[in-house]
Amino acid sequence: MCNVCLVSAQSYYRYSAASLVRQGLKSGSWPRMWRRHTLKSHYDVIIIGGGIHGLATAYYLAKNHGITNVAVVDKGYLGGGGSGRNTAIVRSNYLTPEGVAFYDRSLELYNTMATDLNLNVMFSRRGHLTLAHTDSALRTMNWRAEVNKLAGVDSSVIGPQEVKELAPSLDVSTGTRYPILGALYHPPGGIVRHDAVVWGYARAADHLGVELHQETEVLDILVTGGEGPDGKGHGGKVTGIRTNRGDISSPVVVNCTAGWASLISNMAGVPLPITTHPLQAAVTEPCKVFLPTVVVSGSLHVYVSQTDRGELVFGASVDPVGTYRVNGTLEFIEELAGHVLELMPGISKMRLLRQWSGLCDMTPDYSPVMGYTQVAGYLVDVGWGTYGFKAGPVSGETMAESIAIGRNADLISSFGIERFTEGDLVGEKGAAAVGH
Ligand code: PYC
Repeated sequence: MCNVCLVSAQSYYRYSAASLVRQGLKSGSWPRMWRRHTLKSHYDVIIIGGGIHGLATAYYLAKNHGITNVAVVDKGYLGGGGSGRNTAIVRSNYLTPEGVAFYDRSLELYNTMATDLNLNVMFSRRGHLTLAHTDSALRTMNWRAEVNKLAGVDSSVIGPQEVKELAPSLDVSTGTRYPILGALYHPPGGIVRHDAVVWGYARAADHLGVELHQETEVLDILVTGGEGPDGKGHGGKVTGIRTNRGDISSPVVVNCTAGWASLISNMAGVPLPITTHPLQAAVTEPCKVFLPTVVVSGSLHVYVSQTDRGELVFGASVDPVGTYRVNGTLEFIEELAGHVLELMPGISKMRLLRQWSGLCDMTPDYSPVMGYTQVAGYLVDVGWGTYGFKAGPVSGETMAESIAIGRNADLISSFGIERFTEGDLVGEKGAAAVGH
């Protein structure tokens, strides 16, 4: 570049920086992502939970079905629960045909999301490796690969040398305590910027007329005509919710919460087969990008990916004891570090920057609970265990469809609450990220 160009480029950047600051200081010149509203006394649909699931449900109700008199209420801020605490991994290499079809539709929606929502959600389709350290793990990987292929999902079992080519920092030598015997390789898997997904759905839903109410805590779900002593439960009909900002009526209330799903559902007289456990995660200081894929090790209870900023993001299995506490523990960090170094001895000098945890609502079969319940007008989109982030778009799409057509959408027909009484479980534990 000639001197003149350099000077003009420099002044261009100075000018841009100055105008950015000026723009930032001007009050009201940048539109808010979403508006504030006074709470109305009635909505056609109330959605409890302002995470990705609740916001996506609201967005698809408005976009696909023209249902816009919708309120999303959240006791905190949008995306402050599981949506802001996950490790942002997406994939569709599940074990059951029902799970594969469902998560694959979610991946499709993630693929076009940046265009659909006009926001860069930083979807990085970088491939996903689930390592096998034992013969029985290899058998499960082969089983998953066959189910995946039948559904048209790109997924196959590869050997240690191919693993090494895809992720050179992994130790694939044979002398280790947990030698890598192979892996399930799923090229369409990857990571997405989770906050951007929240903001994208929130902004788009707001533009379509949906109202987003933060700091609006649900104190009760109003039900009439049920069999329970309080008029709730089986045979009842939902009439609205009680909040810290007053009562709101609605013929449809959707529980899109995570962490507190069973407590909220008890308010409608609909108990859920869920236990709630924390899941801890941690992130390192940033460093030059060296890990090109997502890597999961079930036996070592760890998964890792590297963000565009260069940080390594780690997660593990849920803590063994059910609790609503979300504090981090030293025990987790010690185990995590030990296991990660078995896989990638070369990163022993990296420093962890922070750790956090989120709440996971675990169901007996590791599949979600979705759709209509025994209380008319009360729907659930819950039981998201450790797989809620990747399911957000398809959950929103199918919950919205279910509300619009008055029955569970075909894609979620296997995830209904009645499966627990009918003994028709959808066993997905073999495809959970790590052993629990
Ligand atoms: O199921 O892929 C997964 C996952 C990643 C992190 C937690 N669960």
